[in-house]
Amino acid sequence: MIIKSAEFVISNTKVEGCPAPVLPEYAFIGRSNVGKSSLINMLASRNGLAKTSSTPGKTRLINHFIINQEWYLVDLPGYGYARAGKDTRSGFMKITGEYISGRPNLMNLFVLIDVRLEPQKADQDFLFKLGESGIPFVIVFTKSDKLSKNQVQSNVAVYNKFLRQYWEEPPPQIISSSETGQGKDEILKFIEDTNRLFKPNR
Ligand SMILES: Nc1nc2c(ncn2[C@@H]2O[C@H](COP(=O)(O)OP(=O)(O)O)[C@@H](O)[C@H]2O)c(=O)[nH]1
Ligand SMILES: [Mg+2]
Repeated sequence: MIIKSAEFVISNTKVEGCPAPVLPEYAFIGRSNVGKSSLINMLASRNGLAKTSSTPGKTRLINHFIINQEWYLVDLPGYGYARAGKDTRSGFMKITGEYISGRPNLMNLFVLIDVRLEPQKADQDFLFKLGESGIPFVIVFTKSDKLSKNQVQSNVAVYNKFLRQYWEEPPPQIISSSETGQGKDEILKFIEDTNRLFKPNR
């Protein structure tokens, strides 16, 4: 897919304010600092479309972008930010939960995981809940440029060992780097293919 246009549409704290669900939609989520804003900018080839911030946990909003006037890209609040209080953390999860169950046009959720880290509690909790919700998702391992190819492979293997405790067939996975552009074509191809399955007015 060639990105011809990418524009910010609206930020919301509640799912009710989100655009009418008339276009296919893809949301991105992960722990704060996982590289979500960087990945969104890489996909859209627009530096500064999603703000990359050195202050993790700042984005508490559902941010809609429209790509090629054809599909929505959604930047969801990060989760598992250690310095946020418990109330703030559960607030993030409430928004996210309402969003996930309230968008009939949500085609896929991309769950970002830092490839350098062992399975983190916040990710495990989120993935289990997601598994129960039945929403299709793809795991995107981020920051692959920070490790050697071999280290990436062995960390992904560790992750899959964890996933197989709960999934007979581990969910689809893409390895990415916003530095090198790894994973960009694969993610955009996935979206392009999945867009064809969208049926409006479900
Ligand atoms: N080396 C490397 N650094 C990255 C990558 N993605 C993000 N970062 C860095 O990780 C930090 C957090 O990135 P950001 O996109 O703001 O994460 P977010 O909090 O998930 O939106 C920033 O310092 C980025 O420059 C990547 O693919 N490779
Ligand atoms: Mg961010």
